Amino acid sequence: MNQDDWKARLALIRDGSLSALGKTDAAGLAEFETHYLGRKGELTLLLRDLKDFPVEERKILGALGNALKTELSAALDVRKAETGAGAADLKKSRLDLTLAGYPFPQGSLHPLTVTANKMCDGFQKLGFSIADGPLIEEDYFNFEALNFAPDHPARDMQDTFYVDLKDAKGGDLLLRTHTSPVQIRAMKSQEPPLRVVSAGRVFRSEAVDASHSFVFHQLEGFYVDRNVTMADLKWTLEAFMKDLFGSQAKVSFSPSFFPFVEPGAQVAVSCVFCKGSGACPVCKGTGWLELLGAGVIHPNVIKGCGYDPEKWSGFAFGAGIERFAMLLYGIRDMRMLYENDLRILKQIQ
Ligand code: FA5
Repeated sequence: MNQDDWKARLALIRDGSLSALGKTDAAGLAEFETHYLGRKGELTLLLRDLKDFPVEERKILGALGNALKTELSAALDVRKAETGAGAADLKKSRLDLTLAGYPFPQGSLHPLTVTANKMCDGFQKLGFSIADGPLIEEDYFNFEALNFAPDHPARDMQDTFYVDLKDAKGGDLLLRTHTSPVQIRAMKSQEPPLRVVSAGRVFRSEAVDASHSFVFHQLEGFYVDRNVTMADLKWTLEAFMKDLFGSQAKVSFSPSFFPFVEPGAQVAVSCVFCKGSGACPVCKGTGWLELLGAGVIHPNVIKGCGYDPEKWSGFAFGAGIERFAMLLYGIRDMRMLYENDLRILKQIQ
């Protein structure tokens, strides 16, 4: 076949196909498409013959052939629309675009994250900002700057995992045992007044039981300003507990020792389950649930951070987030929060 024969053949296909298309109904359009444009269709085969032509001719003829292909495809689409063949195709494929999508399993936040967020939200409403601190901490920030002398027995209160490395000054590095080091880091890097909360993971070498773990979470809060007293601490914690547990919640303080506060206190909230009415397995009938340690920041700590303790005072508290999650979701065993059994996690959203 020479160039002219090829062009004549193309013209024949064009005339034949376009006139046939006008007479083809919806049912015949698929066959029409196969006949001209399919893998072994007339136009496809004619285009395939181009391989025997010299390159220059192939370019010119190829452009003509492809133009017809485009023209024919467009005309076919128009004819499909005219005859309703598109809708027929849709029926054949049984694709119902109105159906809902396949179920897509949705993740959700872990109850401990939800609890930490709720607690942070509560303090943000009271004007606290959020800070963070490292999990691998220097002995200085975790103990020394918090008024724990190197060999003081108070260190035994927090059994510690040491890391086999030293900090830049040769001091010990350890997994932080509480969130209180964030107090020091914030005070050393900012000017008072300061109102900060910080939530995160802490580590202690402790046996695991229903209310203890060796990895758990704390929320630290502290406020440094002029003339801050225990009364400010009491008001703040009461406002926070009422916001979280409802207006009936009461807060009680009993004396306790932490080297970095003076005075120090254990803080309990009235049992949200039994409201103090008696035989309750959660508060063991006492009507109170211990949730956190707190106190007025020790002047040694204030001074060590470079503030004048004659001018500045503050309060601080550290709460176990697991204990709050247990109260909010009615969980009796802390281990349920770590096992990540979806059957349980789904119930405590
Ligand atoms: C502290 O960690 C102090 N840093 C708190 C503090 C901050 C006091 C600021 C004064 C001023 P304590 O060891 O009591 O204190 O821990 C605080 C809370 O963490 C406890 O009330 C409890 O809710 C939780 N907690 C303590 N140990 C564990 C544990 N092993 N597992 C789970 N939660 C724990």
